[in-house]
Amino acid sequence: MTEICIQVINPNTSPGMTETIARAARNAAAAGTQILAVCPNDGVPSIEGHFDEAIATIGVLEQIKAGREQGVCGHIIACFGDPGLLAARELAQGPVIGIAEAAMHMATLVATRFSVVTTLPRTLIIARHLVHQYGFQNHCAGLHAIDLPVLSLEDGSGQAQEKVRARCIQALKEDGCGAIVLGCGGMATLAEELTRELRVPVIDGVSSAVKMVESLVALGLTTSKRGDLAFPEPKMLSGKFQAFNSD
Ligand code: 2AL
Repeated sequence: MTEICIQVINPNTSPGMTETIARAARNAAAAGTQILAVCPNDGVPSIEGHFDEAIATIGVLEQIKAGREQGVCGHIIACFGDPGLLAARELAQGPVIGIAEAAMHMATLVATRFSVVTTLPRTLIIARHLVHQYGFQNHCAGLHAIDLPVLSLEDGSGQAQEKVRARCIQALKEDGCGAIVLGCGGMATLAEELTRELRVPVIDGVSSAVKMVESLVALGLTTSKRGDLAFPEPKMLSGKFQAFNSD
C-alpha cells in the first residue's frame, strides 16, 4: 500500500489539544496513512474569537509552508473556525481541508439537517458565518454553545465533555435535526461514543477531514492552481514575514 502523509495542524499552541487531535486523526486514518500532527510555534493557546483567529492564521500558514517543503500529501486545519483556509490553499499544492467544512459536508451526507455544538457563545457567530460561507443555511438546524472555554476540554475534569453530551441531547430535542456536528477540535475524540449513545451521527471534523484528504489523494486530486487558489503573486515580504519569500 502506498504511504500517504497528512499534516494535521492544530492552529492553537496547546500541546494537550494537539495530542487529542492527533489521536482522533490516527484513529480515523487508513493503515497506509501517516499522521503528522503539528501546532504553530507562536500564537494563541486557544482560538475563541476573531482576534485569536487572525493571530492563529499566520501560524497555520507557516506550518502549511513547512508541510509542503516536507512533501506531505495534504493538510488539515483542525480548528472549527477553519482559520486561514483559503490562504492555506493558495500556499499548498496538496488538498487543504478545514474541520468545520469537513464535518458539515459529512453531516449533509447522512442527515437532512444538522446542529452544531461548540464552546463559547461568542464562537457561535464564527460558526454561523461558516455555515453561510459554505452554503449550508438550509441544512443547519441550530447552533449551540456549552458556555465553557476551549481549554476546559483539556482540564481533565470531564465537565466540558459532560456539557457537550447534554447540549447534543438538547439540540436533538429542540432542533429536530438528524445529526450533530462537534464544533471544536478538542471535541474530536468524543464523536464515536456519542454516536453510539445518542443513536444519531455525531460528527467530528478531524476524522472526517482525514477521510476526505485520503479520498482526494486516492483520486489524484490536488488544490486547483487556476484562479484565486493559484500560488500567491511573487513579491518581497518584509520584516517577520520574510520567511515566506523563499516560496
Ligand atoms: C476552536 C477549536 O476548534 N480550537 C480552538 O482553539 N478553538 N473553536 C471553537 N469553536 O471552539
